[in-house]
Amino acid sequence: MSRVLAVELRLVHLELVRPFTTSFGTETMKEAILVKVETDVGEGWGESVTGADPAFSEEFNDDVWVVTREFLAPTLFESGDVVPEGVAAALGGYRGHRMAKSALEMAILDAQLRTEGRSMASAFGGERDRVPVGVSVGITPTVEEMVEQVAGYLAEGYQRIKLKIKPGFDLEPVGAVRAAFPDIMLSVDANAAYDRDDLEIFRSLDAFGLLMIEQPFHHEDLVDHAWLQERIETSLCLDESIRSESDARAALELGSCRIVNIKPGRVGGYLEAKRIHDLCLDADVPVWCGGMLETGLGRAGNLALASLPGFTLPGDISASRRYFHEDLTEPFEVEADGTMAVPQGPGLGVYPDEGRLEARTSRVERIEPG
Ligand code: OSB
Ligand code: MG
Repeated sequence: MSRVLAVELRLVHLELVRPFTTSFGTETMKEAILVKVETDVGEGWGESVTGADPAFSEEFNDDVWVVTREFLAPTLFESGDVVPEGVAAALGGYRGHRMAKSALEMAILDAQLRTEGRSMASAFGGERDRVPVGVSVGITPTVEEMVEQVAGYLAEGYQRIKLKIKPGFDLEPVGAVRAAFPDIMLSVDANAAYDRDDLEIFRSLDAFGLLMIEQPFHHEDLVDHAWLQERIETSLCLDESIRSESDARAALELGSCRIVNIKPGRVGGYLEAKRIHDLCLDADVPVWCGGMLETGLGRAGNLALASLPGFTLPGDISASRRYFHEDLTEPFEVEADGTMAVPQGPGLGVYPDEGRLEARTSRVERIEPG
């Protein structure tokens, strides 16, 4: 239980080691908002998974900044004593803005667990100290470059490769990677770039023995995903479509997917993420932890979540150097066996390095009561 005394917002920029291209655009820079809460029991850190523009989600960084300053933080100041489990309800009067709410809840959870000396993994009920990890490979200018990148990541030990696809860049690169690596765990992610007219492409993908096809259609089209799942062999996995436990329940009942990608930011926080995990575990539906090119702070929380027993598939949780020249925290590494260690220290178990944090910060605002 703690009182929130101040909220500090911070805009940071980290250059990506290589451009990351998806069906919705190319990013060369990670621009993130970090949230530090100061409470009467200590401070905690959160990270918003929004980007600079509303492409992956309606939310984006400037909007997280405003909604936090104008509505979310003032509401928490007025809430008196809060527990992490009460944050979502306290902010429930504001519609949507799940990524902004998630960052705040994460920071309050971190503050609370640091004072209790408990790790996030143990608080969530995690059962493993290492988790299997994979890598998400962006769309490349040529098919050869994609095959080369995949070879490099496999050499580093990653257990699963996910290829980004888009119309015009699908069967050929997937076929080339499958031909070069016949036995690897391989999946694709379309980021909502297709529709029902593309059925033949998905029927053809069946030939490649993919682990899953992630988010082929628009995020609002649960019924269309169920339609597609009935017509192909490969399991569908939903990402953008699942914004809450309720969405997950609808998707499972409709048969819109057989696998769920859980991203805490997308669903409003780690606690809702755990509820989706519990639902899927009950229903025997495998889940895995997605990624949003997070800094080490978000990665630490994602590793804790991924230590839960239902996370049976490798997550999009890659080594710091797959993303950045220099992370904000101590670098995360992937072991040769394709696993990553789950942080065991109190709270997130990691801190941003002061010097690197200052060097990467372009804007700070401290929000206080009154
Ligand atoms: O769709 O999973 C996605 C990154 C940004 C936005 C959306 C997605 C991704 C990734 C990267 O695939 C996963 C990672 O953080 O390694
Ligand atoms: Mg995705």
